[in-house]
Amino acid sequence: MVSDGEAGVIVTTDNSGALYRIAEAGAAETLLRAPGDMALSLLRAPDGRLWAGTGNPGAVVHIQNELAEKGELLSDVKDFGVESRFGRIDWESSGSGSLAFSTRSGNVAKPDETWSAWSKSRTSPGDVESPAGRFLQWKAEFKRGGRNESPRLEKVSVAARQVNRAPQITQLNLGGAPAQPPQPPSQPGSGAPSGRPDQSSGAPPSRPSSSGDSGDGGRISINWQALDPNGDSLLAKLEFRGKGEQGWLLLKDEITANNYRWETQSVPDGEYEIRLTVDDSPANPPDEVKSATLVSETFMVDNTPPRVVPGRELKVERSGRGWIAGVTLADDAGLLSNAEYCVDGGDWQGVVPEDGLFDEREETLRFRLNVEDLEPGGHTLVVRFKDREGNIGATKRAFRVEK
Ligand SMILES: [Ca+2]
Ligand SMILES: [Ca+2]
Ligand SMILES: [Ca+2]
Repeated sequence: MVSDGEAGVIVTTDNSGALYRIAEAGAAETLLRAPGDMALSLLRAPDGRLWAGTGNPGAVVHIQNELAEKGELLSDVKDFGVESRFGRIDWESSGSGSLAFSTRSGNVAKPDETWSAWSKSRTSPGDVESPAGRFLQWKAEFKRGGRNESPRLEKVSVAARQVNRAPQITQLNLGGAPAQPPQPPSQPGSGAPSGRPDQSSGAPPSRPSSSGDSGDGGRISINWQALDPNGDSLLAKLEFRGKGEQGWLLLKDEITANNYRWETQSVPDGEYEIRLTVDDSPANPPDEVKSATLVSETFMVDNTPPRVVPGRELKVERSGRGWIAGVTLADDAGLLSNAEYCVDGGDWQGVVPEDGLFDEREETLRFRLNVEDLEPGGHTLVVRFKDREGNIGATKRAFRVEK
């Protein structure tokens, strides 16, 4: 410990290599820090100069009461949120002397071996030479000017622009139309077979899952979710193709919403796929636009009603005291879903196929007419039927009851 005149006393601690000035008010100020050295003793020479004896390594050093020739200031690590390209580094300073800046960048918060090396330093503002990264750190080297004058750094700024990253499609759903066809009406206590066969059992390809658009046949609503890491606005494009075809046909482009209703009457019945492309063109220059693409599952477009199979038209035959009817139906694209009949404009009554399930493109119906004794004379049986897309077909047969 030595006196520093009116400024207080200068002390050293045993192993930090630091010199502190303690003013009379009791506040300590670090004068010098020399890592690795241990200042063991201090001496104020008669000429006023300050000397220190150090250990590890042992030396006698002269401590000048002036500013160091140069010094360094290391910034905090600056987080730009996402990977960014750096532009200009700029600073404002006062005082005399010079300042030089270098930078380094990386993608983890704490500088490590994955970070770039320090760039070569620059003495005037200009472009940062470190590679793109999420994090940046700068280092300023101060060189003193006059004997006791140092530059003072007032402000530093670094320009950065996010690196454009591709959007991501997180969901693509095809909402079908119509919803599950309504159950055929059946009279309580009627002799017609009851119970609803399981229509969901495996019947690829899937039709679009229903979304409450009942009665809205001929349309498919397409919904999607996409996001962009930069928060860019997105544009979507939809294309379609028949299953097994090569080229894609444009359905609609420059869609800003995230849904679209496709009027499928414009295409033949069959199996299709949809391809969704989203890009961030609204927010980026043309050569930096990024996009993402997703192809839907195969789905069925069916806008044609089932039909009666030629040669197996509706027939009505006497059977004991009653009547038996039969017909074979087919759908060219999808599956049949239900059938019902009525006699002479009476109530509609549900029918299931002979094999018990509507699960094929062709089904044979054979059913006993649930009618009380029919009056002698002419009568009409009507059978109507639906496919799974809700397209309705019908057929009829006139028959006579003899006296
Ligand atoms: Ca983007
Ligand atoms: Ca059909
Ligand atoms: Ca069947």
